[in-house]
Amino acid sequence: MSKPRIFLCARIPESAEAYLGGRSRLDIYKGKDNIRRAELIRVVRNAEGLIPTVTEPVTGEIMDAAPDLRVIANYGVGYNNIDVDAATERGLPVTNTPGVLTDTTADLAFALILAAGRRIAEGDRFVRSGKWKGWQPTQMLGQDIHGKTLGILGMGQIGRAVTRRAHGFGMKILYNDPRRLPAGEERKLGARYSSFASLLKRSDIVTIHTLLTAETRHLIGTAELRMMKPTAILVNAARGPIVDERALTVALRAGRIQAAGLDVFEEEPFVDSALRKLENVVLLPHLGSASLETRTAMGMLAAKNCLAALSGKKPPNLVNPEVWKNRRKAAKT
Ligand code: 8YV
Repeated sequence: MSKPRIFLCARIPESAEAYLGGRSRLDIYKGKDNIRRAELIRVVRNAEGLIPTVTEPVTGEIMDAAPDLRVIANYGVGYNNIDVDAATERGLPVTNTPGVLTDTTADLAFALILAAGRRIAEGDRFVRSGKWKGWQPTQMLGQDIHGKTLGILGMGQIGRAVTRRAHGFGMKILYNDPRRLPAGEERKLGARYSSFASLLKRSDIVTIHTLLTAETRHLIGTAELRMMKPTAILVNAARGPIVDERALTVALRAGRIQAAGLDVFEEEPFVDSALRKLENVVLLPHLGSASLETRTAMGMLAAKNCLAALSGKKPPNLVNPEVWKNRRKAAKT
C-alpha cells in the first residue's frame, strides 16, 4: 500500500517531523512566515491528511480545495481555527492534541501571574535600558502572589493544573465553569465554585482557561473589568478574543486593574501599539505550549491522529465523533 500524502502547515520539532516523514509522503510548509490562505488552497489539493496549527484558518473553502482530504489533525488542543461544522458536513474527522500540553501551559500561566504581579518584564526592561541607578526600598513594588485569591475561569485540564500549582503558593482558589465539578472532586482539588460575577469581585488574580466559543468571545469586557478589584491581575493564556483587548487597554491605562499578563491576542500576531506602550502588561508571543518536550509530544500526537484516520482506524482525539459513527453506519449498509 502506498504511503498517504500529508501536508504539514509549519515546521515542528525534528523527531516528530521524522516520525511523520517515515510513515507518509510528507510535504511541509517551510516559509519564514505563516502560510497564506491562497498558498494553502494551492498546496492542499494533493493532501489526504492536513496538519494545521493555530495560525491556519481551515474553512470549508480549504476543505473543498482538497478533494482527497480524509482528516484534519490539528497541532494544538484549541481548534477554533477549524470550522468543525463544515468538516462534519463533509464527513471529515477533526482531531486535536489534548493532555500533552496541560502542564506546560499551566507553567506558562503561572509565569504570567508572577511576571505581572512582581513586574518581572518591566524590571528586565529597566535594567537593560541602563535606567537603574541603585536599589531603593520603594522601587518597583509589585504585589505578593502567595496567599492571594486566584479566580480560575474554565476548570478543564489546564485550569486544574494551574490549581495544583497555586496550592504551592498557599492561594485560595475560586473557579467558574459552565459545568460545576462534583463536590468530592472540588474537595480533592481544593477549589470552590463561584458565580462568574462573584469570582470577578473576589479574586486578586483572574486567569482564563476556557475554550474560545461564541459564548466566551469577549467574556471579559468593560463591565467585567469594572467588577474586578483595582489591584487585580488578569491573565489570559487561552485565546485572545475571550478578552476585549480594547477594553482591557483602557482599564490598564486608567489603572482600573493593576496589571495583566497576555500570551494570546485578538488578531495574532497583531498587538495594538496602545497595549504595547503600557508598562503594566506582560506580552508574550503565544508561548503556552512552547517547550521542546511538549511541542514534540504535540507533533507526535497530531501525527498519530492523522495516520490512524488515514489507515481507517478511529483516531484517539476525535473532536467530531459523529463523523466516525456515520461512517460506520454507512459501511454497514
Ligand atoms: C499551540 C495552543 O501552540 O494547543 C493550543 O491550543 O494554543 C498552543 O499550545 C498552538 O495551538 C499551536 O497550533
